[in-house]
Amino acid sequence: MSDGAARPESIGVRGDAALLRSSHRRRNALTGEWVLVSPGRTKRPWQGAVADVDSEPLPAYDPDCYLCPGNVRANGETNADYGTTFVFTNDFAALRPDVAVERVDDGLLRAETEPGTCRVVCFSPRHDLTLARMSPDEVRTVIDLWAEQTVELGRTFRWVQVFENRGEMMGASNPHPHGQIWAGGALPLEPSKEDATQRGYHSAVGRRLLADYAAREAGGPRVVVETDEWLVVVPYWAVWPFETLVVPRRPAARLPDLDDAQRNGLADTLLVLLARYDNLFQTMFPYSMGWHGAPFADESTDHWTVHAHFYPPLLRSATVRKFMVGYELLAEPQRDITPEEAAARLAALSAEHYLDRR
Ligand code: H2U
Ligand code: ZN
Repeated sequence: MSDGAARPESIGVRGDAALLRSSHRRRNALTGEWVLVSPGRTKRPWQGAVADVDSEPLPAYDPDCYLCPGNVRANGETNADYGTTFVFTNDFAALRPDVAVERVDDGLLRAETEPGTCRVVCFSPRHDLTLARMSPDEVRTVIDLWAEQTVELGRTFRWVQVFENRGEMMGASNPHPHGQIWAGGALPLEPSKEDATQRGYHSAVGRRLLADYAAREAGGPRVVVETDEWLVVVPYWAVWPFETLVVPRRPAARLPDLDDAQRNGLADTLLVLLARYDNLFQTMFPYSMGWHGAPFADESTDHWTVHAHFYPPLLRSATVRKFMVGYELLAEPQRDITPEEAAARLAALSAEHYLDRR
C-alpha cells in the first residue's frame, strides 16, 4: 500500500474524510495502542431505552453499611463520626507497605515484590448520595482530598492511583459514595505507557502532548463539556462507548498542582459530566474513573498533564453493556458508535441531573 495519502491523524481530526465513514483504526496518542472503529455497523435506530434498574431510594444512613459514619467495619474497626470525607486503610488491601524487597529472575520467569498501600475514601457521610448529586463545594472537598492524599503517598510511593468504581456492574461493593487510592513502588502498565508517549512527544516538539490535544479538540465534535479551565472529550481513540477524558486547559502535572480556579472549575465540570452520564439512560451510570498524573521521584514532570479517564461499560441502555470479548480480547478493541456520535449524544443532554428535575 502506498502510504502517501495515509495520514490518519490529520485526516481524522477534520472528521469528514471518507476514511472516517469506512472501518478504520485510530491510534491512542496516550498509549500508542490502536482501536478499530466500524461506523455504520449500528444502523439500527437509537432506542434510548430507559430501564427501571435503580431500585428503592437509599436511606441517608444505613446501619448495615460499612462506610457510613460511626459504623463498625468488617474487621471490627469503627468509622469516625465524619461530617465531610473519611479515609481509612483498606482492611483487605491488595498492597501492603511491609514487604521485603525480593526479586526472582531465571532468564525466563521474573517476579518482584511490590510494597504499597490501599486506602478507601468516603466522599460523603450521606449513604444515598453520589458525586453526581453532591454540591460543587462538596465535590471540591473531594478534589482537595484526592490532592492531599496524592502528596502524602507520593512521598513514599512512585505511583499513586486515585480511582472510583461506581455501580455493581463495575464491581463496586457498596452504593455509599466512595473511591479508592492504591499506591505502590512500581510504575504500573497504563501510566508507564502514558509516561513514554508524553515524554516522546515533548522531546520531539517541545510541547505537552495533552496541551496540544486539548487545543485541537476545543470547540470540536468530540467535546462533552468545555469551560475556561477544563475540557471533557470522548477521545478520538476512545474504546468504551461513552469513554471520556478530562483535561485541564492550563498546565498541571499532578492533582496537587491544580490551583484554586482549576479545582473549582473541576468540581463544576465533573458535575456537568456526571449529570449528563446519569441523564443518558436515566440511571446511576456505572463507570470506573481514575486520575493519571506525573509519577513521583522522576526528575522531570515537564511532559505530563494530569487528567482523568472515565470508562463506563454501558452501550445501548441502562442494562446493555459492552463486553470486551472475541476480536477485542484476541486482536484489538473495536467500537461501533463513533466517538463523535457518542460525544454528540452526551453533549445534547441537560447539565441538570434528572433526579433534580423531578
Ligand atoms: P469497592 O466498592 O470499589 O470494591 O471498594 C470498597 C473497598 O472497601 C473494598 O476494596 C474495602 C474493600 O476491601 N472494605 C474495607 O476495607 N472494610 C470493610 O469493612 C468492607 C470493605
Ligand atoms: Zn453508608
